[in-house]
Amino acid sequence: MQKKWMFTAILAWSLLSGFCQTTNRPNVLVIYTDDLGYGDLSCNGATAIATPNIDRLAQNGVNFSNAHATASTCTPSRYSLLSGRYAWRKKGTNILPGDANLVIPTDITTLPKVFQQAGYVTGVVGKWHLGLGNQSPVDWNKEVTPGPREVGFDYSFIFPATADRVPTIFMENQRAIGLEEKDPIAVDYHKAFPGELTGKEHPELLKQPNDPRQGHDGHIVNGIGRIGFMQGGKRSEWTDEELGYVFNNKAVDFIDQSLKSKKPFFLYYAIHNIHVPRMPGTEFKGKSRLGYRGDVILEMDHSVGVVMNALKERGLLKNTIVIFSSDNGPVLNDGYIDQSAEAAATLHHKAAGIYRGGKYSAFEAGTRVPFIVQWPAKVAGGKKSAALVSQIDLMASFAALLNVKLPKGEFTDSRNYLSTLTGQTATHRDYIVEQPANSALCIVKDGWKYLSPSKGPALMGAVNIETGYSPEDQLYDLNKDPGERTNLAAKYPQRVQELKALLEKIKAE
Ligand code: NG6
Ligand code: CA
Repeated sequence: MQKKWMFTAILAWSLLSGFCQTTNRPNVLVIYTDDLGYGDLSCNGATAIATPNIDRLAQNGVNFSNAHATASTCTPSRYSLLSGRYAWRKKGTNILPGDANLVIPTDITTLPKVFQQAGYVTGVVGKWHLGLGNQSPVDWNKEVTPGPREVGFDYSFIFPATADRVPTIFMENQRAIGLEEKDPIAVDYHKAFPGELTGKEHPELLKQPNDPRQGHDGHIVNGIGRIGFMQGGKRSEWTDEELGYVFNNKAVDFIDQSLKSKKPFFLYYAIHNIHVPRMPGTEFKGKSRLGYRGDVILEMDHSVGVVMNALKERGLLKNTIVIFSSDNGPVLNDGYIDQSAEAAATLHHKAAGIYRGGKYSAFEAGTRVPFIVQWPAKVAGGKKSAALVSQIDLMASFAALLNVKLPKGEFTDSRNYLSTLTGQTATHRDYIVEQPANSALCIVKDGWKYLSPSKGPALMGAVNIETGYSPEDQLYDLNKDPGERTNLAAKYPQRVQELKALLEKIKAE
């Protein structure tokens, strides 16, 4: 009799928990900005600019101060976020030209595929920069595949690479928008098309001058020179000022479509701001005190507000997990002359906060990025966490949350840190590996950071960023010296050896 009672109880419990899982699964929104520094947000100490919408996320969630992208440039960071693997394990995953083929293998588990397996509808809106198709040259005049769909996104509305690279078009579900048959698109990264006007030859046509040391003097669209050359597709090309509006609308449309499908959603909103060319929407021009870089920070914060309001209006705020972060650290002069460096200097704005270096760099500012998690249904607001966390762990953490088993025998670097990411515990990652632009890897463990020796300039002249590259071993005590000023490698050779050995072991995994 007792046995029967127990059986009934277990049955009821499992039915109930199964029910809860299918009805209460949270929506998940990952907002991933481009080149935003740790210190660019007022919730992280910025005083020359206010980011009220992002600050609200921090007030209602957990704000992390030691969270990392895996790399200090875009493509490898995005590769890791979506695949749960370090990009340096795979060749060809550094900053990609706009005509590159897809770099994420289509036969591996990915973050969006984890959500698909759990019954979610998945979407990506914004910047892609992970390559498209598997044939070179890419034919932009038909559906380009494989792409986001094969990586696990049911819906995609993207631009292919970066705003400073051709092709300067939107693609919806892997097809160019607004394309006309009589004006096909062709892209070339080596030579200009006959008759095409380039920034190099026609600087008088540019409304935003490029820095002659940094190229960006190829194809001209909307008065801005780009990297690479393009022909055709005249009616497909975007206007930079509209990028923010278009992507916001598409992000909100996706949320509405998912509501119709009655499935929970996973939306990867890869905001194009604040990458160059910084060309804010008209209403944001001149709105900040920090020049166009400040204006696009305001526009990016506004985008966060738009999607958060959309969640609120639809009653979705409570049970949506929102993660806000950036793909790499800040850069002031990344190819165009827009007075961002001068404006920041005048107002003492420190885009990287207290950290040294920036985008491209092996120093902390390269990968230590803003990272905020909000989930009102489960996570109390106003928390701060100093735990060492990495974007690479989203895949395993969400798999754990959703009871999705990652296939046995499939290697990933992703680990389940759900309780840390939701602010329940301070359990930190055992170590992280950081990848600077020259791929001389760094490792951080227990507050100590080791930087592998490498060739290359200590200062990247044109962008004016300290790289951290040095022919010597470097070791920093990040707890006492977060600004990486005192190299302790000579003082603690044993620790250097240990970290070196650990790095080698991880590389060989
Ligand atoms: C660099 C570009 C820079 C930017 C970056 C990619 C030059 C001289 N500089 O190579 O302007 O496009 O690549 O940025 O070409 S990222 O955020 O997508 O990694
Ligand atoms: Ca970037």
